[in-house]
Amino acid sequence: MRYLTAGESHGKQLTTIIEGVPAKMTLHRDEINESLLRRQKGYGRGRRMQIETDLVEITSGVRHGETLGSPISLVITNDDYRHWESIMGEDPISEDTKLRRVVTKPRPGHADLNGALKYGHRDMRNVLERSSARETAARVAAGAVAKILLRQLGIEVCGYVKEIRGIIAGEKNQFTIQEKQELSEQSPVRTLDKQVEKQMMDAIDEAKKAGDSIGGVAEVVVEGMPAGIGSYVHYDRKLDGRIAGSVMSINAFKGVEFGIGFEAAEKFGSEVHDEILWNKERGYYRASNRLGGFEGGMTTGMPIIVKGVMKPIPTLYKPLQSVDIDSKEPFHASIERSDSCAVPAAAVVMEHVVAFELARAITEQFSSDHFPTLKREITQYRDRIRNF
Ligand code: EPS
Repeated sequence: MRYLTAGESHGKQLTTIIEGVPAKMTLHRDEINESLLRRQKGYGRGRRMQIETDLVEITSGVRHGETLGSPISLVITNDDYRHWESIMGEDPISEDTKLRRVVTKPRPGHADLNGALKYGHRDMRNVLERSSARETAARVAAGAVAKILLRQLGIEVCGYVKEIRGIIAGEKNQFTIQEKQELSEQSPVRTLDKQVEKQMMDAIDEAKKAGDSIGGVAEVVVEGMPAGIGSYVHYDRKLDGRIAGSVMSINAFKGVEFGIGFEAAEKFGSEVHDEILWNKERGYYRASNRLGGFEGGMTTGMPIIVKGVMKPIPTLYKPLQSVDIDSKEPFHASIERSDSCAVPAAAVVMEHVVAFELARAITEQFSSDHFPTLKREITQYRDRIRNF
């Protein structure tokens, strides 16, 4: 499975094309829309999310509620485009800079300046329209299809917020994954820990009032993955590596950890590795899950636990200094519409990019043309490894 996305933030639409989804899999747009609406929620979002209602149109690859095995195209219309038609339309317009709303002032922390240097754009709108996190809606659409595939194989994925600006949610491992899905959905900041919810919201309010932005940590947990998915034989087949790459590719993400992650640097090996146990019902399992569900680039069969850190969004009402690329004069960026915190939305994005990598690894390892065959093979594989 692979996918491409296309679309500018204030352009007509976002497009996702997914290839390699097995034929004869049940797929309905309502489930994709549920994912899209979850991504739009979250305390700390700016006014743009009041303009958009992200709904998907499936334009290929699905017939009568079932996948065909052909590329699946998903389209999300940008409702805001109607305000941007003259600026974002594809037809040539006059050189009048007012009509074009040319951007010559790069924002520190964004792709603006580096993208302009690389592609030679003197109008940095040509960069920021595509580098915008609006693109994550298209990635969530792809991940929603992956989640539908995983769910039908008994694999559940859930993303939630672990930390917002130093306010850390307590360990809530006693919840089932279904409870985690429900609890995070009920929380405006998508946290499982009711006790810190208000503090997180207050921190967002404070940042907003100060014209600043704040980041945090999202965590994704996956249950139901059998052991041995991924591979140790080559670097680009290591599934934890692929997941790390796709999490790092989410806008504003700066780091990834599996299980205890960077804490491993402070510990002895005997305090880090997970002891192996066996019983008749479960087969092989671990006494702990400090490695977050991976060994040797492959799943261990324990829950996958991965964290990603998101930096504060760089579009600030309290701007940092920068240089105008036309005049070369220093300036303080003018006020732009922005989110003061997008970590709750980013947790949903992360859930979906992780899901896509898992579905990709499964469809590589098992038959991937015909979904009922894939399902049968996974069942047989689970039986085989339980009694191995
Ligand atoms: C974004 C800036 C804001 C966000 C946007 C990402 O958009 P605008 O420039 O239209 O105010 O709302 O996020 C989304 C549109 C979205 O769908 O998540 C940015 O600069 O990255």
